[in-house]
Amino acid sequence: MRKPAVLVTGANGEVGYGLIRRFAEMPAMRDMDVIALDLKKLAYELRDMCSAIIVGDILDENLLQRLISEYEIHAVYHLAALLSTRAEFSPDTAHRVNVDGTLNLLRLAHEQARWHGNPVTFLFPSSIAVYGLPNLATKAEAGRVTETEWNFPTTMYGCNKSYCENLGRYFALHYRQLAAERSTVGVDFRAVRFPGLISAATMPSGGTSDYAAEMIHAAAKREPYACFVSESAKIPFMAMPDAIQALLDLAAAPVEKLTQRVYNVTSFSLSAGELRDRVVKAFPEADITFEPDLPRAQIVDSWPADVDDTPARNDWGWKPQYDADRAFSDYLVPQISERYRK
Ligand code: AKB
Repeated sequence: MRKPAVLVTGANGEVGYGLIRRFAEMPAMRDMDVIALDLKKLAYELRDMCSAIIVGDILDENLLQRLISEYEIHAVYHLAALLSTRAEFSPDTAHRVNVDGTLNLLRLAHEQARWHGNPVTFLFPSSIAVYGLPNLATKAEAGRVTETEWNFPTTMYGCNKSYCENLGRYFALHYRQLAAERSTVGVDFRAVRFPGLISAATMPSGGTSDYAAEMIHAAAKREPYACFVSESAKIPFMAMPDAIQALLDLAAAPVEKLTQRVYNVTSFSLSAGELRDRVVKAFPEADITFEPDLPRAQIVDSWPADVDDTPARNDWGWKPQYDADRAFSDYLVPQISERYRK
């Protein structure tokens, strides 16, 4: 009998790093194999936490076929993606990875469900990048946007995430709707729209919300930091432990409780200037300046200042543990200081 397995793509990314460490602490995961898939070799400290480590490409259909034959996958955490800034430099590659890659994984999940006869839970990290506010006045007026407002992404990454949200909903509710014999089990697609994520354990790469983490890590390393957005640029953020918990809580929610398949989640909203103030309070010698990179700053300005996550709170009890104060005092500052003290 094959052991049930969880597949994590983009396992070497920031969310993957936090998720695999979290799985290792969960008693419920002891009966599951964790399969880590990434283009790069998995970080050393994660290797003992996985049953299988695959260095490969989600666009490699032979590799995915091999996964289908070798493992009994009951859940997929599809974290692999090119983030917003990197995607702007190679939009075609981003489309292939973010869209064709996701389609490949949805197909794999559907195939697996048909093999073992159980729905495959498919967790997808979408993003506030699906939103597009036309200007700062509208952004200020819009306030906390709901999932159905301002879905006009201005980046390739945002377009990819928006399309894949619909693709996932399609696989969950309508896939093969014209087939004579329609399978009763398939992909149980669930997505969260993450704000900017800030981790103490890893550094971001390729995103446009990265300035927050970069600012804190630079201060702890006693390095000067020139922020590429303006002081007034404001978006929502979340500490990494809350992001991991959001994925796990949504995965565990009874399907009948879900009134939608895509959910806003957030913890706190801060302007870059407010971020700077908190960093300087923790690291008084911090040297932080603002040198906006206009095209990147415009991307951040097109994202909402805050999002309404009421449906997530109502449907599956979403509740962040780290507001801005706790995120800094109990998580970011102590752990990042320790990381660079060594
Ligand atoms: C990015 O900046 O691209 C991501 C995101 C907000 O989805 N961190």
